[in-house]
Amino acid sequence: MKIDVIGDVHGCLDELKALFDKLEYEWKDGMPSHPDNRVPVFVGDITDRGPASVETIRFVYELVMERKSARYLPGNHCNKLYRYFHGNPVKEQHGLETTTAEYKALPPEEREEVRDKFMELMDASPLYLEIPEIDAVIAHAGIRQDYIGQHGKKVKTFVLYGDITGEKHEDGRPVRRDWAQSYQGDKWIIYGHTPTLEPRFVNKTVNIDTGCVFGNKLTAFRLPEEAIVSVPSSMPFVEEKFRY
Ligand SMILES: [Mn+2]
Repeated sequence: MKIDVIGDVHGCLDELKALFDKLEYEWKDGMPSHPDNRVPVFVGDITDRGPASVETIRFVYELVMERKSARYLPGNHCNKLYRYFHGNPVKEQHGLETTTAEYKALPPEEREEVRDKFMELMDASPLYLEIPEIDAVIAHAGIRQDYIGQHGKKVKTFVLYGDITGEKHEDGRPVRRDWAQSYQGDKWIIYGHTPTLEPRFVNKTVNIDTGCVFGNKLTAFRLPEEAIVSVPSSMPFVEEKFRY
């Protein structure tokens, strides 16, 4: 099995399509497929903040649920949108407001279609993905070594939000421990969630959220090749998002 793990898309569908081009996927009926049957794996946070969250939901749904040619894992933004669609009282902020604005602008029957697709996608998706044949674990905000194989509440919080302490920095960002520094496993852990200017390799982990929606780039990590492929973002650059 050969995979292309794709970092946080956040509604940047043009960049996602450009990334598939650069990864040498071929297009049939508007959908990418690779001549070597490579499997794209979305690391979560496909919506919010970017220009085309609704279309990104439709695109990922078709690849994962209809064609069964890609995999998807939820991120914290996906989790919040899911709760919104369930009717839970979530605040429309931190990017969710762009997705809900797109959603509310749709005609009623399309609203239902998009909501059903997203919820079906979420219901069918594992919290994180283990691929033993290529020794890889893919999880939105990463996973602690001793959590691999577990699925409890603590594990869910870690996988969606990272190793948060519950404290906040002065600017409101949550304080996160650098779990990757103490990772000693020999499986690859591939994750996103925290934007960095370049993919961040620490031990056998790599963070591939290169902040496309904040104007930097969209990145894929290929296994078993261990290769990085990126495309530039068309969004305005927001420097303060890269202070990690
Ligand atoms: Mn995230």
